Amino acid sequence: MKKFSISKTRRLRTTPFTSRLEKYGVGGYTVYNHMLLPTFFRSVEEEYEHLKNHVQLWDVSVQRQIEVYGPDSYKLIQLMTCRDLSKAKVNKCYYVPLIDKDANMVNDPLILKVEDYKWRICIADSDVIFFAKGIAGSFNLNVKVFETNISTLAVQGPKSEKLMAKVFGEKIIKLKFFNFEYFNYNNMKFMISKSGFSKQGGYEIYIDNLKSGLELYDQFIKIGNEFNLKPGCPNAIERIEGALLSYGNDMDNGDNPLECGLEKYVNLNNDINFLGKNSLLKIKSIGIKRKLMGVKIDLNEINLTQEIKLSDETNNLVGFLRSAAYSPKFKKVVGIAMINEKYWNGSNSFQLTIDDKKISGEICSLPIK
Ligand code: THG
Repeated sequence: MKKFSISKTRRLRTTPFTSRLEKYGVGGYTVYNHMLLPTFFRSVEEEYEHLKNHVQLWDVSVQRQIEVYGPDSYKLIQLMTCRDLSKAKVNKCYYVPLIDKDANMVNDPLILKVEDYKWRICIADSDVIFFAKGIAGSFNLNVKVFETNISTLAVQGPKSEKLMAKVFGEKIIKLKFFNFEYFNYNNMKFMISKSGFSKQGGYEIYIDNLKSGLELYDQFIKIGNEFNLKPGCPNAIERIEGALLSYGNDMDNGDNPLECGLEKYVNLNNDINFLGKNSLLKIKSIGIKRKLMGVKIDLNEINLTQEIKLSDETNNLVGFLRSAAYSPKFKKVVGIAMINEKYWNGSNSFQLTIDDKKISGEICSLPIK
């Protein structure tokens, strides 16, 4: 097959750190929120092992932040999500499903409550800004909605605490999961949360000043050797095993939060007001007929670009495989699939066909253990 590269234009946005990624040998990109997101440097498998044992510096500027500012900011945020945010606190992060009037998933962002009237939605890959502006306009809300210029660096892995303490001081060790605070490095102030798109622990640094961001990046690289720091990026294998969902891959606007296993973030027994409430109440009373589950497949590589049909021995539809990657831990392909109700219980096996070859696999729970 002829090799090609993606032409970069204004629509396909670079990040403030693209020059650094290229200097340190980025191996591939995907596009996320119309922006470049690295997918690997040397190999996804090598970086999976490294992430679980050391510490990585990620450019996750693609987690664009939509700011909702003004007296009606809570009202707008709450209209978009089924998670009760009425008691949300400043300096905390909330993982929330955003849903439309039919209760279908629009996005699954992390929301930061910055001030009483200021919220930032760190979005997954869909255009939340237009959804938010549409609702603000039709409900005549007193808010401003805009995409900020903030870029995010994530420091992820078991050695992240020690590395961060070295740069920002020991008090960062006290920062609790899903809280954020402000920390100084070299007289520059950074908002930092204890969060990130891995299960290995870590921080996210929100950078609103390009120059200080680049200085910080270079400082990490300079002092990181001691902790075996390497540039990295969200790791497909690690996030599938850990059940960190990827909007547009595992689920999209055809799925509701109950089907996506997000019932923890669904609050229907109170008087909060959100767009999808009636639909979600109906869905809950009838019960869902399919849900996201883990799978293990007897393959040693896979390149999934579309969902793949899973069937049982008698060719009945089991579900659809939506994300997959080879796992060095299980020595098989692991994946996330939307599975029909009939196959939820027990250890169900299935078959799929790739390049005219029949392959078998089994259903398991999420996270994959
Ligand atoms: N960090 C920030 N913004 C983001 C992401 C992030 N925006 C895009 C994308 N990731 C949004 N999706 C997720 C998915 C999972 C989590 C965070 C964002 C996550 N989940 C934990 C879990 O499932 O174990 C914790 C959930 C909880 O306790 O509420 O962290 O990564 N800034």
